Amino acid sequence: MATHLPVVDYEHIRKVKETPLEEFYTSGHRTCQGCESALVMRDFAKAAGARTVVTGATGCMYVANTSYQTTPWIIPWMHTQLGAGGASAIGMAAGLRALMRKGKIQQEKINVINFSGDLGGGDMGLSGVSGALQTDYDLLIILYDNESAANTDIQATGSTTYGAQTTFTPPGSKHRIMQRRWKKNIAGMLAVGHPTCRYVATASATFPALDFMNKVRKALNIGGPTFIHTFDPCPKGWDFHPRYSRELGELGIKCGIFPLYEVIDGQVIYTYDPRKRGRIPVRGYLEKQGRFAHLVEEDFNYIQGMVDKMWEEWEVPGVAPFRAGLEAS
Ligand SMILES: Cc1ncc(C[n+]2csc(CCOP(=O)(O)OP(=O)(O)O)c2C)c(N)n1
Ligand code: SF4
Ligand SMILES: [Mg+2]
Repeated sequence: MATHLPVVDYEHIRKVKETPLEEFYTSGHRTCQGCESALVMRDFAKAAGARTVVTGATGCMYVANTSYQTTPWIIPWMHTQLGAGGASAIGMAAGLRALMRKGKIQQEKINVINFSGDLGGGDMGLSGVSGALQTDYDLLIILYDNESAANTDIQATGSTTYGAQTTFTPPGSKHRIMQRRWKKNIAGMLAVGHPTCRYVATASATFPALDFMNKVRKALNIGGPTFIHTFDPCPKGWDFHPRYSRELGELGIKCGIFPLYEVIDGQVIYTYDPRKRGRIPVRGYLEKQGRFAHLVEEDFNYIQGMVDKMWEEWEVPGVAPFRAGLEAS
């Protein structure tokens, strides 16, 4: 039934020197200084190369990248509605397949990539992303997660870390913690529930170096519908100096609050395993961000406890939160 086109073999990038020099997301954007989501754009475009078409859902990565008569995109790019990332990727892949079948364009592998934010892809558009992962089209969905609706001035989403201050969740004298939800486990949920999807990964644009670009290439090589969830420190929303973006991504991964893994054909591979390398306390990561300035000892302990539980008690740490082996009573 599947009619995948011949795979383009993207090589694994072993050293920074091997990174392609060509840029497909370049100057002409207005993202904040230190914006990791912008690096996600730059990296995936670089890794995917020229034969790529992109759809982008509303959010910072749409608005800041398409100021009137300017754009950083060198490859064809199309805006789509906030919750329509998955549907737009299906439509684009189906359109290309039909044009090739009718002989209107030549048969070749053209990468179809959608990017959606955590609100657009992880909350509002989750059904469309799920639908896309059940098709037989070659498409990659990248969910760039800055843990807020950043474009509309930092509202909490389902991906915002517990305890964070946002414009929806300001700490007050009555309630210190207004963001009381634990972060939604989007990549795990999609990996567990979509057998058609052979590749799901989590990533950071900058840590470990080259990891994200190689994951993009792996997704495109494996083909079919694929998904990558990135962890993007946002100086404006997380309230830190832009010079610390890369460091915060690294700290978030090393303390284990954002697990880094790939699920390939049902096999889980930890691309950075904090259990083997010595998981550092979450406090050092949280204290560097103004959005957590109101937290007190018991809050740090609570968050640490939840992260410990994820790594020590989940059936598949960081991926699937179930515990097996209990008898029905
Ligand atoms: C249907 C709809 N509702 C609300 C909006 C207003 N809006 C535009 S961008 C945005 C935030 C998107 O958040 P996210 O997907 O996380 O992307 P980010 O801005 O953080 O990059 C909102 C609420 C919209 N454009 N469309
Ligand atoms: S608000 Fe955050 S995500 Fe948006 S452009 Fe600025 S740093 Fe990037
Ligand atoms: Mg967001």
